[in-house]
Amino acid sequence: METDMPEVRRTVIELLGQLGSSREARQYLKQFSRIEESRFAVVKVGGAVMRDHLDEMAAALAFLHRLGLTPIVLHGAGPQLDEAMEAAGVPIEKRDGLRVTTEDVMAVARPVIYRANAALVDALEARGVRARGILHGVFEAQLADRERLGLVGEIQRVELEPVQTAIASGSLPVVACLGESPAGQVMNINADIAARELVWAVEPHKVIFLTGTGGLLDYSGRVISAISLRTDYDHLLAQDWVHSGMRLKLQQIKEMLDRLPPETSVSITSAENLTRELFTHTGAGTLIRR
Ligand code: X2W
Repeated sequence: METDMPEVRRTVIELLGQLGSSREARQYLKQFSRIEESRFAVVKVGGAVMRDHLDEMAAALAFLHRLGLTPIVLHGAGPQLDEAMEAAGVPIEKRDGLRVTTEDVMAVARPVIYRANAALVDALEARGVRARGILHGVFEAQLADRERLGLVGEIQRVELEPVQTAIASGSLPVVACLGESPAGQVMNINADIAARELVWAVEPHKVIFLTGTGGLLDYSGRVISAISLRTDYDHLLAQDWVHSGMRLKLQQIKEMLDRLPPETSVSITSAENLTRELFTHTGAGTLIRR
């Protein structure tokens, strides 16, 4: 990637100013810049963040890009799909956190996911970041369970070529949560599951989930600052306040980390706190380790 040195220097100074702790931030920056460009981070952006904090999120991602870092972005569009289905009078049904995707649901879902992708690309470009929307060609899938879930895909293979081509041309890849069969059947994939598969394929240094809540919340609604899955996982899943979306997310994260090198960590944070979470020891969000 071509780096504009004065721009990077200005951004680093801005980073240090924002965090008020130069040594920590420099240490992290040094660590991140040693990593191969396409393996810095996979950032999963939930639909709620895209709807409510699009500009903040674009700003946070653009900031990383100005530092010379290239996160691979994968997004969902869950709340947008709920709204569009309600407006179209298509009933919403979920099973184990997955949307039952009939042909009617798919007809509503595809354009909504395309629009969400375009909105994110536009927001990044408005911040001066070249971004490339990738709608198809990454997740090869087959139907998970046609009778029970309709057109929900189970990922068979991840093709990183479109992602790598985007990075090689200096663009930030923005991947949608759609899969296709080799015959071209398009399928709906839960974005947290797509994130897990993408992470396995990329093996990034950092995995980041940007959510509206800014972290995993405890029973009183406060962000849990760190979780070690080895000691906390069973206890957490046994709590009745861990609802189905959070349960699915935790399960995906556990499966994800079980197959990655032990130093890989997952952060769940908000767009606003992303920089603090990445560049400070104390962080701002939930840090999950194996
Ligand atoms: C999800 C895809 C979108 C998604 C759905 O239809 O809601 C399945 O459940 P968030 O915003 O990240 O939740 N697909 C099969 O996961 O978006």
